[in-house]
Amino acid sequence: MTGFFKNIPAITYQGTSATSEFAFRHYNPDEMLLGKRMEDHLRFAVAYWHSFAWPGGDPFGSQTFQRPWFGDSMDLSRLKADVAFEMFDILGQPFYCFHDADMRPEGDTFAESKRNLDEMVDYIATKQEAHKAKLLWGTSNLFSHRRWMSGAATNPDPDVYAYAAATVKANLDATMKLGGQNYVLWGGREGYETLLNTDLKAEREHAGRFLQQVVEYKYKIGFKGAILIEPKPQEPSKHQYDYDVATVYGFLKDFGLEGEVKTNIEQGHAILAGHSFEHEIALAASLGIFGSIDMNRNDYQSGWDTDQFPNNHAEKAVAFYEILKAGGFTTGGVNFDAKVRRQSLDPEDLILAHVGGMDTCARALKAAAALLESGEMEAAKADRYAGWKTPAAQAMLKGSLEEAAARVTAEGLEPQPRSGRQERLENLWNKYI
Ligand code: XLS
Ligand code: NI
Ligand code: NI
Repeated sequence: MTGFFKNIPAITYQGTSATSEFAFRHYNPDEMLLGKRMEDHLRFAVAYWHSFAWPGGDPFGSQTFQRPWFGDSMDLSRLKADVAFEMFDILGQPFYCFHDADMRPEGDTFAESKRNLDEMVDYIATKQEAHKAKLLWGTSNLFSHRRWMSGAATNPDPDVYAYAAATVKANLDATMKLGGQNYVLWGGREGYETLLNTDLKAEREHAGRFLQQVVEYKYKIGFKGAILIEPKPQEPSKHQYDYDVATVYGFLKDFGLEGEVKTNIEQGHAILAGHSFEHEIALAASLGIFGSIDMNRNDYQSGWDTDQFPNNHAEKAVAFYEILKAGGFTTGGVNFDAKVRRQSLDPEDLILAHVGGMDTCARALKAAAALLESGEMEAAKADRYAGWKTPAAQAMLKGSLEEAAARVTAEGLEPQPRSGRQERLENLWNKYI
């Protein structure tokens, strides 16, 4: 034991009358909902980067956290992994996610970085054997180091494309070795700052070819997990090529990858794109590209990706409703892509942030499951679209524009508007929340 979380007990479900802060009030892993354990619905994951690698900086100040594992050596990386798995145990986390740069020190050369990664992967593999937490997804950090400043696969310099290929290959290998269920690509710098220096067409084509190569390699090595793209409209790039779910779908279609690659949808990114989280989930599900979620919340006034822990179950319930309707997660899960605020210095803050986030999601899931089970919302929706069940309406979709038009005179159609009943449906929601 490292002692970092000393005096913090393992968190258990104690119900809403629990008196301790260190308890789940809603997250009860074994509780059955719609025929499935709550833990298997939610598939929670901790993000290695926010909890263990982030130093607490902001644009006006640097490190606020003083963690005993901060530094660049392999020994400190192993200490970091020890603490991480202690936290996963305390929370009963089934999964975690990582970038290469979170878990190993950067070397002076690619070979050295790769050696460090491989050594850490072996170390973490033994930790996985001894602990419950498994790998939900791995990914590459293709945005922090200065070599990525003008992009990775979309860099004007082909040498950087090659470096990105070597990096993703190494991380896909690492993810497979650790039994990861997905591999995520988030294109933080796959975009541009100004058209004055950017060949937008070439960059987008390079990004598409890169993704095809990733999928080809996945089959070559027999990686069984899903490849996921994480949309985000901007930040750090001014314009990002993976703006939102709709943009990603068009991109996948363009490169023949719509059956191969799914999406990892993040709450805060959806807000930055001017959408709601549930819109992005519902759209992805309807297009057959829903994979996983990054759970967090944005400060609605700040306009950037603040990656806070969720604390509003009513807001998340609508998202979980869409997830349940889509049939729930298969390889995906709920990754807390969230960090404590830079003033939240204590080990307790790290644990309780996750406890609150997990309880918020559990409460949201329970409300969503109850509403779905009641069938009330779906019945109201089915009623609204009932007209489309008639043979005449169906025939119209198969026929021509003129045939559809001819119905108006032949049947003397005069459409009668019907209430959309939004407030009644909002009241129905509140009954379950
Ligand atoms: C950043 C992204 C990042 C990805 C993984 O905004 O959310 O954390 O999830 O690279
Ligand atoms: Ni994310
Ligand atoms: Ni993000």
